[in-house]
Amino acid sequence: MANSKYEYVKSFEVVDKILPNTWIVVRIDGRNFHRFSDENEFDKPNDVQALNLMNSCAVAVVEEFTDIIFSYGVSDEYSFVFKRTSQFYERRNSKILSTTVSLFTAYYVKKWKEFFPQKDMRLTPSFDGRVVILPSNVNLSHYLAWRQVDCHVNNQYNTCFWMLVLNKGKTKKEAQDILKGTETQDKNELLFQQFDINYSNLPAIFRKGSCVFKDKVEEIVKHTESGDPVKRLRKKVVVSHCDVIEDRFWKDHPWILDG
Ligand code: DGT
Ligand code: MG
Ligand code: MG
Ligand code: MG
Ligand code: MG
Repeated sequence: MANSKYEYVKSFEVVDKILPNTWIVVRIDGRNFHRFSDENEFDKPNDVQALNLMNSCAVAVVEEFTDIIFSYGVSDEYSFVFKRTSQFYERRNSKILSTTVSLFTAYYVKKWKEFFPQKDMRLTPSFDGRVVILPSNVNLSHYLAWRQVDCHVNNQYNTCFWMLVLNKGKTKKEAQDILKGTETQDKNELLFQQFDINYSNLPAIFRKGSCVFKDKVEEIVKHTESGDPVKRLRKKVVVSHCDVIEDRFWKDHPWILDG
């Protein structure tokens, strides 16, 4: 059916190519996960298995889409960073966005039983997605710092809130009023004085979120005849709860932004 009279409609498809040589970030976020978390009885404020499931889906996406050089996740969201030279789908915005969101969602459903063997999934999960274009390395590191600061602020608030509600029998309204106008330091004091919790000792996965990226890992590839291990540096996808706000991380992992 070459050149049928209908073919002209093809020209209605808009070209949505992303500017060359820019960082492409795809951020996905669980749709209505307030309800999804309630229905599936996730632990409050953080359900470690739900976060592990998110991380496992991110690892699968990073392994499959090899142009993703870094990703960062917190709560029901994940940001995937494609290398600036990426030619994935000829940098077509809608292709990159839609395949990333659908692949992540498919893994979320596929892997659910691995992380919740005791629970049948209630409701059908879906994720929204957007593309953020960042022109410079500084903009990219600031983007990631923004998400990690958000993680910290929300986690500290939510930890206080749910401790007051679940352990002190406060209503949600009372807990809100207690926390209204408090600064970081006040919340740390509240946790320490009332619940004997040192905020900085809480699990890093809750405080820092999760980074998924290719790291240089030493692996034993074989043993010599005398039994000595032969080691090689390999790039392997890792999950780590590191601080991406400090420059230190980027200095220790120069290949992420340079590669
Ligand atoms: P949206 O994104 O506009 O469709 O609506 P939501 O409800 O997904 O809102 P969002 O993304 O701003 O906030 C994430 C929600 O997911 C928030 O209500 C808390 C919930 N959530 C995420 N992780 C956990 C968890 O580990 N445990 C519990 N209990 N809830 C969680
Ligand atoms: Mg939202
Ligand atoms: Mg959401
Ligand atoms: Mg969210
Ligand atoms: Mg096709």
